[in-house]
Amino acid sequence: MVRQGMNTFYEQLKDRSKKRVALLVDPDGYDNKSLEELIEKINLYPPDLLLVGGSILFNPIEITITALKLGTRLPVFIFPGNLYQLSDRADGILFLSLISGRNPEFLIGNHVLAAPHLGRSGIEVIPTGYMLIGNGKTTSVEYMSNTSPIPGDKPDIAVATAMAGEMLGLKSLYLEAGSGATHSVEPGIIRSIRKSISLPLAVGGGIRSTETAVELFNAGADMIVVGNAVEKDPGLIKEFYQLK
Ligand code: 1GP
Repeated sequence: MVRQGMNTFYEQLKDRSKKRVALLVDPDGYDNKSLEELIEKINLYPPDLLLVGGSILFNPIEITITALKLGTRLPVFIFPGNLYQLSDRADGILFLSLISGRNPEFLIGNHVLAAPHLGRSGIEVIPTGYMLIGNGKTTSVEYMSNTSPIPGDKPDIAVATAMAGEMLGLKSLYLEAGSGATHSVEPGIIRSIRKSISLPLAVGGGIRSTETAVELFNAGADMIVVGNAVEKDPGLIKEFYQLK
């Protein structure tokens, strides 16, 4: 059975009066020592959510998930790049449907394969419309999923896609500029989408400073996701914590 209702992370996320910060931990981005140091920082300046995953992984996701579960009290969710990244040890999963693309495997195919496993594991499942927004550089998601992003200068397509996601019953949206993107998603696109839907809106990719985070929050993001920037400078965790 899929976990829903009280005491789920989604219950918190639905409360859009609070701005949230998620930290994306890439299992390939940390060794034992740097992960231990990261956990110390997380406990001092806790984000709201820990995401674990990536487009392609060389290290086993279970080791990172287990370390974060043992070392922190935060919800640990899978941010899956593919089916090899399922794990019963996580608290939940952003069940991503890549609605910006037209590859059936990433819209529904992988989900069918994952469903029995997720049903058995009982972890929380948050159905999430994942929208890749282009910014001029080919991203790992684009290449690995064999899909095109929504052009960054076509807010009307982004808005219609977000509306369709909400009408289809998805429970949250994630606007993705791509890991390590030179620019985060444009605030203008976030603003247009925010006006058209009421779902919780996460925004990630290329967020390197609290200034950018504030801009994205002001445009209507409910949660920002930071990965690379903290990997390079774990001290940033404190700065993002102070935003909340
Ligand atoms: C990538 O949105 C996440 O899928 C985070 O991106 O690593 O650029 O922060 P960054």
